[in-house]
Amino acid sequence: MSRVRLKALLSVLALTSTLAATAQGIPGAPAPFDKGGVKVALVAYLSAGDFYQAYQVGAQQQAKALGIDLRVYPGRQDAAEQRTQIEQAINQKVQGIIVDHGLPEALKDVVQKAVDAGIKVVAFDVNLDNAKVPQIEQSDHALARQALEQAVADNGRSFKAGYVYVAGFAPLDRRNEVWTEFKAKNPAVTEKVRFGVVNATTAASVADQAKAALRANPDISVVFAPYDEFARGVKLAAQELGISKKLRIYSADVSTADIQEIIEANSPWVATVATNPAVVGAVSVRALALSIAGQEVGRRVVIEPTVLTQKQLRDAGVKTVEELSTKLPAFGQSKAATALWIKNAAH
Ligand code: SR1
Repeated sequence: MSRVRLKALLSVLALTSTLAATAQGIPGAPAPFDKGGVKVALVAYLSAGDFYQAYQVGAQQQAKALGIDLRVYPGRQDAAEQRTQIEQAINQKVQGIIVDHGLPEALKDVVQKAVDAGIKVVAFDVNLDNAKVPQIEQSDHALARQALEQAVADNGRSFKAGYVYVAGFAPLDRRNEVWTEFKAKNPAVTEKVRFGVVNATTAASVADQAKAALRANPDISVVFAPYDEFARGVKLAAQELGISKKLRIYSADVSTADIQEIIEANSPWVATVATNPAVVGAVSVRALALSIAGQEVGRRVVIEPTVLTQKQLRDAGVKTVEELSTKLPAFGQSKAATALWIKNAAH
């Protein structure tokens, strides 16, 4: 049999076993996964951007491996819409809800309503302040610390910086705590300008802001932009202003498109600190599955990030997230929220 036909046959077999898992459940798994047919909702606040797309792919892969019927509700950066979607999920009698980002004040009461209805809830990157809701995060303090350590390694402890930040998003707020602490410990680092926006076209909007900010502050040599859409915006601005060679951008997150932007000639984006977003999506589904099965999840579920410098990526010839997972196996998986009955999805 040809390799192509063998691959096609294996995919059909894999799909068949997934469908079987949905219909019949997973042998030896705790209820309700032993019977199958578990319905779960993923309600996302942010729908635009590579991170969230990869996160949802990872969540779907893990859901399939667990025989879960996962429905994704795209919040479209709209707090009212995300609330309505949680209400819809409650009305559809799902057994679990993953709340992915969002504005806490718009969500707390509706999430409590879900909890009161016996629905298990986990939250990724939104602090719902609810003892019944485990919080999933990428260790944002470590992420920001590692990015800033790299900035110091490259630029020393004295430089003029630009900073991209929007308050109200849990991961950005945690990263901001580290930036505040870093400036206090490094008085020769000056934050000359701060800007930022999160919307459906974050990179383009940040590029407009960055252009004005960098033009007004030509002595800035470092930009701390701890979200990949922010880094893309600043990079675009630097290219349009013709200052890529004198600027260094330190960011968070990674996607195949980001790797291309980092490794291209003269790119000012010199380092990013990231988890594999597909792994984070899978961990979110596993945490929810444990909770639905009545098993221990813990208050916080943390996925540790890795520093990826432009030099390392270029030297290793890494061009995609898949290649990154092959070269750095720890990047392609996480031990968070695992159990013997859970088959981890591959990414
Ligand atoms: C607007 S919040 C942006 C962050 O959410 C995820 O945690 C990603 O890491 C991204 O940087």
